[in-house]
Amino acid sequence: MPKSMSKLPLKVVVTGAAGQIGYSLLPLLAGGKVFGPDQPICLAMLEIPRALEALNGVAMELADCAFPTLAETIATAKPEEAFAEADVAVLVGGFPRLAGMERKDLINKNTAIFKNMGENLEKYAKPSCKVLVVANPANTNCLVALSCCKRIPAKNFSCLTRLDHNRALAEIASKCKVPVNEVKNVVIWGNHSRTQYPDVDHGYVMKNGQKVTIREAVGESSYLDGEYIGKIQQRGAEIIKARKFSSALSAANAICDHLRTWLVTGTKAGEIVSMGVFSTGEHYGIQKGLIVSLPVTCTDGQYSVVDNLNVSDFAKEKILASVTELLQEAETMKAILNA
Ligand code: NAX
Repeated sequence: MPKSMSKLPLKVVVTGAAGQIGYSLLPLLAGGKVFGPDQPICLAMLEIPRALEALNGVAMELADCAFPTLAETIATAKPEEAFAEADVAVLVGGFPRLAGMERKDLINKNTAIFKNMGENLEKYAKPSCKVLVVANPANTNCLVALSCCKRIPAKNFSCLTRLDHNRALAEIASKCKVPVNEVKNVVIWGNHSRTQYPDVDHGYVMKNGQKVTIREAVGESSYLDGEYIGKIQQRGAEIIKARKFSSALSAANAICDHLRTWLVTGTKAGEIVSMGVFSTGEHYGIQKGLIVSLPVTCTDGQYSVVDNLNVSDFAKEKILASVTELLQEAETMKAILNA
């Protein structure tokens, strides 16, 4: 074996692996996009029994990719097989929001699923396992899993708001006509829902080698405090309208960005990203015990909340609205768990 592939395989679990996001995500994970070209991966794909046949087809396709980094593939409907000794768990599988379904019903269905996910993580995964929840309602699903899994620390749980973060960067890049990698430090606050607040107050654009604040570069407060916010909040719905399916390739890409920044590269000096993380009650007056999208930096596989941002009264009001929604979701899920 070449020295570069002598590392032990990392076990990565993906639930809902036969779904749309799974189909875009699995080749990226198996091919080394997140953990690099010299890290062998054991990819454990979990599905519900009726999706197993489709999952086996996906497993065949992964074999046919002949990825040098894919050491082992497990396709199963048995959580104990999927989660055994897992290093990383990406929880994509959940109950979809059907037409006419209220958010409360969605929470009801998914609380049962994520209670089960938390219990399986508790029983089978490594205590050091890092967990990323994608399935909606992502923040509250993450809170359910965390509440049902005491063996893994709360700091190891996160939910995906990197897609919203990437959308927020892309919209500014398009508005300022600059490449997207020249826009930095937008922040998504709150819930991965329509109440999320995309905040540009701490961001900048590189122009002729100089940092220019986003507010200065865009120069239209009415757009940034109005249309821009709505555009980011509604982007998912806009994609569903056009594609008739929800975002999948951009979601898979954002999952890779989230995992790679958190667990592999860390953030660059001065760079901020958005992650849904456990609120400890120490930051921005947000209550303890929710999963909230916050500005973070990452080093050595750990995130730290950036807690020195100057938040305007306008921003405080928006953040409060989203946190209030999260509190209501948490109440609903607690009532279901205690019933
Ligand atoms: P799909 O419906 O295509 O796939 C979901 C898969 O999960 C299905 O194959 C289903 O069989 C499986 N599943 C259901 N219950 C399961 C369980 N208990 N154990 C294992 N597998 C289970 O949905 P897809 O488009 O892939 O989206 C997946 C989830 O991501 C949805 O909840 C969606 O709302 C959410 N999203 C979250 C985003 C975010 O930024 N946090 C953005 C994209 C996406 O909307």
